[in-house]
Amino acid sequence: MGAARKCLLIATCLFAASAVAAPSSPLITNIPGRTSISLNGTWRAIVDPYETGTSMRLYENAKSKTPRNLLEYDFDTAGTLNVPGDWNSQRAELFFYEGSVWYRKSFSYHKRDRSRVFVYFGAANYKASVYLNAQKLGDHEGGFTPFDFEVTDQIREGDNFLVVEVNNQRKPENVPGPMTDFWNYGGLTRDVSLIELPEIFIQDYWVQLAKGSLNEIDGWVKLDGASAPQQVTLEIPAAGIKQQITSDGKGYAHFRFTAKLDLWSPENPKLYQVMLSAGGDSLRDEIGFRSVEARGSKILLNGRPILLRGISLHEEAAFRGGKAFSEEDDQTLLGWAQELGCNFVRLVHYPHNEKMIRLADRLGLMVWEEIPVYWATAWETPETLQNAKQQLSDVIARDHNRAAVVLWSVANETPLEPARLVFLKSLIERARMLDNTRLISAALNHFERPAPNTIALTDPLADSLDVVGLNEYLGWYGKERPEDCDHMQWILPNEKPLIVSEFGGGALSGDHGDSDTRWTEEYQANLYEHQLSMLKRIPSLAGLSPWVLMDFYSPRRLLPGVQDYRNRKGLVSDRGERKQAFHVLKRFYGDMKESQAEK
Ligand code: GCB
Repeated sequence: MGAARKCLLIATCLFAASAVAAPSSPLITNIPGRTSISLNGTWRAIVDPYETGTSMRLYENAKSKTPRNLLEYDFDTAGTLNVPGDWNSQRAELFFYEGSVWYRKSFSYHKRDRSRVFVYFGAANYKASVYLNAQKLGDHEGGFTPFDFEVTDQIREGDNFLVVEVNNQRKPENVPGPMTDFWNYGGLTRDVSLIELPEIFIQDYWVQLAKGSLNEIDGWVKLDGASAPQQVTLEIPAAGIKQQITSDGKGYAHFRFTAKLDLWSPENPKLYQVMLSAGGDSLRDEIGFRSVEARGSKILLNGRPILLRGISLHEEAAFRGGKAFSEEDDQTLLGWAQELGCNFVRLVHYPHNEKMIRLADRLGLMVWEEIPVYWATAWETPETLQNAKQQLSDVIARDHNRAAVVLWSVANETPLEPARLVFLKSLIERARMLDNTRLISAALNHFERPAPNTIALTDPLADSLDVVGLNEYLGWYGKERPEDCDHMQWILPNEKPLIVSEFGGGALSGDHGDSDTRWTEEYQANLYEHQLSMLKRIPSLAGLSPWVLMDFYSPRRLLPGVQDYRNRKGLVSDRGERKQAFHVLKRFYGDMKESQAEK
């Protein structure tokens, strides 16, 4: 059985298994390629700190019929919030708010013959309960992955209203757990839309190079609503490809064929127009083709060793603050990464919006995507594992056709506990089953000091990874000074590629002094100098993504006048000012690029 076919069958079984418990409809992929009606814009919003909304039936969106009538809410006179957008950055009184907000959108809809309609959410942090015309559609948990509900039978000709309760309370069993070093932005943080589809439609597809091949496409198409075999057509006109396959009775079609392709790479981010049609549905996508593998301590792109010159970044908007959600927001962040000389970005600590990944595809930036399994997690709670698996499956489904994505990361800095290994190994297994073509990693931070000036990475999870992610803060946390990096030796699993997924230190932009004074740009720049010359000495170094591109909000950063609830380890301030360390890393990447080109 072909690898892609196997992945498809496994994906199907997983879906079937989760369909019982899964509240939402099958996840529709490639939303930009569909017929959609945007529900973005101004929504009415009622803040509900004591969560009385359900018992007061806010989802009914009622109006008092007589002056005697007692009704203790009214969406029509409530304030508004913009969607997409977090609530924290939209109203000063909601900056620290964690709880429920009820959103309502009224809209007019005109039904079209035979068309199926879905309501699609790019993301809602953290839990969403969705109602259309007072009828509950379902719940969704997890703040950074998309979900949809079919509303063909609920949507009405003419006036409709959608009510969504979004709750961002932190809980130990959530993913992420209650303690993070990033802001808990609540709300309908990404696009909301209605998607119109025919009776039989293409729900998902995989069009990628076969594992280990540079000239063979191996993939599948999954139809929804098909009870009899259908003809599926796949075309890639610029490569002279037209394939016709027949789906099986369940709506699956598998294909494998050779193709002569101009491969995607950071230097040549070539994307092909791919057209798919079946059962009255048709769509287009832009897909790049490349291979990625780990061999010994090297990462190979299209069969050739490549060094990943990266930077870590949060999905936070420059200048205005709050969640980044627009192409313009994403362009600013990825533009800075390019200015640094990066060919790689680590998108932390949760799946970023789909536009970001598509932009990386076009810009030629390789991407590390991760799910928010972060710090303390309820390893022994089956629902937590199920939730993490669902988030992983959904981000893989959303982005599995993006050439830019080269790595899936399953966890960041998780504490060593026996149940943790079982939990994380089961995520790794899930990722490999769903996508056998990309590399699996996790950011680790368990060390031992076997001798003076020697640090050993001692996390048993490393054995299960393709690429070891290492977070270390020498010269910032702990007793060492940045200069101590000069004689530090690392003991690492040297049969595997290493990505130093974090190092860094804080600096307040415009704060100057000597390189021994915390929070000055000089301290941070000096730290980068010493860190980079230490990391250069590590033979298995395959990439790095220092911490972090831009200053970002964090409730744990309390120092007044310096932090003011911001993590200041950015190379760029949130107002776009490049700190000195920005130029240190930029120079390093310039040299690294040149020396790689010489090889
Ligand atoms: C880390 C975490 C990251 C933090 C960073 C810091 O190790 O992975 O989320 O923000 O350190 O600044 O301490």
